[in-house]
Amino acid sequence: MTLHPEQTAELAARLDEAATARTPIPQVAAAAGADTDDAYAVQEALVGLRLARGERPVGLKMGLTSHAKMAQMGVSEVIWGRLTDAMEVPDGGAVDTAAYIHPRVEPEVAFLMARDVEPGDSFEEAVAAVAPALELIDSRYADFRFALADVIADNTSAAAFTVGAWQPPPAGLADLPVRLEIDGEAVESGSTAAILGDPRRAFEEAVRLADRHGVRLRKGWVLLAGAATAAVPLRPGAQVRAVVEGLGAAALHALPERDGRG
Ligand code: 0L1
Ligand code: MG
Repeated sequence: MTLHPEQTAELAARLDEAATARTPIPQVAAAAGADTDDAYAVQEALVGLRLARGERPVGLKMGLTSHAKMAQMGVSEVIWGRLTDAMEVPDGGAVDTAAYIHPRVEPEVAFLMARDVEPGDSFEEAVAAVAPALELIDSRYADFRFALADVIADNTSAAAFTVGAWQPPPAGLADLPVRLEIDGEAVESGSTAAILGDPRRAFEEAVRLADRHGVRLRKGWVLLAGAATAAVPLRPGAQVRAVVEGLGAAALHALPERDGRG
C-alpha cells in the first residue's frame, strides 16, 4: 500500500461528493499512486461514509466478470464492490435518472446467501436462492473513464440494483440466454456464460477476493454475479427488463424527464 490514511479519506470524500452532487470528477486514485489494496481501502472508506449516514450493508457485487471487459481494462482479475440498502430498487420500481451522473443498466444474476459464508464453503452450502437482476452502474468519473484502481475506489461504479423473484438454484446456470430489454425491445443479448463461464464461479471469486480484504458474505445478503451483456445508458422514461431464460425477469423504469432535467 502506498497511500497515507489521510489520502485514503480524501479520495473517498471526493468520490462521495461526486456522487451526492451528481458531478463527475477526473480519475483520482491511479493518479495518486494507489495500488489495488489502496483502492479497496478507499472503497471501504467511501461506503463507510454512506453507512455513517444510516445505510446498511446488504451484499456485494462482482465487476469486470466478462473476458471482454477484462481485456478492455487490461486486467485478468475480477473486482468487487459493496451494496447498501439505499441502492436497492424493488422489482418493477422506479429510479430517477437525475439522481445519477450517467447511469447505465446491465442484466445480471443474483444469489441470496443462506448463511454467513466461510472461505471454502461450496455454492450448494452457501446459496439459498437465485434470481434475475439488473444493476445500475454510474461511474463517478467523467466520461465513464477510469483505470483499475479508480473503478475499485469508486465502489466498482455501484449505484442501484433490482432483484427479480428468488427461486431455488437450478441444476445448471452456465449457459442461460439473457436479454436486456428497453421499452420492450431487446437491446443487448448474451448468455450467463459471459459471467466467468458460469455465474457460480463469481460466487467462488467473491468469497476469495472479499476474504482477502477481511469481508464475509452474510446470511441474507445479495451477491450480484456480474453482467451478462454490455451496459446500456438509462434514459428518462425507459422501461427496462433483464430476462434470464429459465429464471424469469427483473424490471425497473426510469421516471420521465421533468423540466428539462434528466
Ligand atoms: O458491474 C460492473 O461490471 C461494473 C464494474 C466497473 C466497470 C464499469 O463501470 O463498467
Ligand atoms: Mg455489474
